Amino acid sequence: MEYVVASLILLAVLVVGAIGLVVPRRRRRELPPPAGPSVPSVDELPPLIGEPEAPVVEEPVVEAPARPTIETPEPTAGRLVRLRARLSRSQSVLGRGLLSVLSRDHLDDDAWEEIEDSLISADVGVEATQALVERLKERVRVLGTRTVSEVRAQLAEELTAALDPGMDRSLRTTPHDGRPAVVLVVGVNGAGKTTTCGKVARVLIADGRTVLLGAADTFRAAAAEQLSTWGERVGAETVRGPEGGDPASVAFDAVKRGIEIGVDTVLIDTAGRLQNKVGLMDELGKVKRVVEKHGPVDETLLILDATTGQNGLEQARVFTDVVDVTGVVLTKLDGTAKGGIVIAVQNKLGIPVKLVGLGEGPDDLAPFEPAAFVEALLGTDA
Ligand SMILES: Nc1nc2c(ncn2[C@@H]2O[C@H](COP(=O)(O)OP(=O)(O)O)[C@@H](O)[C@H]2O)c(=O)[nH]1
Ligand SMILES: [Mg+2]
Repeated sequence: MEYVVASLILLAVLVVGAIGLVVPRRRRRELPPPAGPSVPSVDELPPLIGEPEAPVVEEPVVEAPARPTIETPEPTAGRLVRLRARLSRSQSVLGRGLLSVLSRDHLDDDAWEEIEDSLISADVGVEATQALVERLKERVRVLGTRTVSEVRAQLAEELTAALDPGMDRSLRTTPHDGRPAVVLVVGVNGAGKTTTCGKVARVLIADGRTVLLGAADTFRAAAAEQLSTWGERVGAETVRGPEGGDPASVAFDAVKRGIEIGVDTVLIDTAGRLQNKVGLMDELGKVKRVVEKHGPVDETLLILDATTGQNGLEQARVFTDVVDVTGVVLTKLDGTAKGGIVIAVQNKLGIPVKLVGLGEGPDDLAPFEPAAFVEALLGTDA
């Protein structure tokens, strides 16, 4: 009898133990995968110093809610430094090209002309280049600068000065007067508006803000879909309208909803068909006016594709004529050797470049910092 009781107790202990071992593993397997795999391009990024570690799965596991995994975007500090290698194409023109000329024993007229050519072919713009080279020549003459590193430092200073480092590049995204800040995103088709809306939403959320997206590009259903996908990844709501619906009413509804749910910032994506300039401008003007029934638009970001160079500048004017652009976002700087366009844009438009797009990845958008940007353009190996 005692033997039977003992074996039963032993059996019970074994069964409970076995369940204890198996159940948590099963549960763990039911967890949604961590954020990583849905962002393949992040894997291609160079290793990051201080990159957040993969999320740690905590136990015990509560019943997993049936909603998509919310990602934690990367903090914005130091992004330009992390992404500096993406400027390698521009770097080879401006950095290596210029520095090899500057390292000559004697900077004669031919050398200065080569320097001008490099800057112009990097899209710095003729006027800005001439002014910059004149100043540099003068400094080299007056100061008798001769070592490469000295000339390089002076070139960096002049390039930075040409970017007007005193300009206010902060985004006006803080709520005020009991309303969310409203950011309007404009630009031609394919410039990167929707992508930038998504990236900016991530930047704000990384900084602890709440965001609502407005899909006022009602021209294609895919555009609203693309925007809400960006939103879902970071848990931001997207207000959409019917395909072919009135963009202004979607924008109006987005701000209304943003006020209702009390978000910090409403980001409004717009359409950018340029086939019909008058139509586009009428539409944009209307979006702006209708949104302003709730209160002023705080920030109007013009998205410019850096690879379109001087053409992009011409297009930019069309927008600056209609809406009061408060900041420029230069996208696709990773795909061009003409990083000098940043200087031309600021010089010609007189509007600060506030952000730069350096890739298609979700966190490949950096706050624009003139000195750090120039350092990245010139490369570190002087
Ligand atoms: N390489 C690169 N591609 C970008 C960047 N920004 C946007 N793109 C790509 O440009 C294309 C058009 O972007 P989209 O946001 O749809 O442009 P939209 O028509 O202005 O809304 C997409 O394939 C984006 O992934 C960038 O900074 N670098
Ligand atoms: Mg779009």
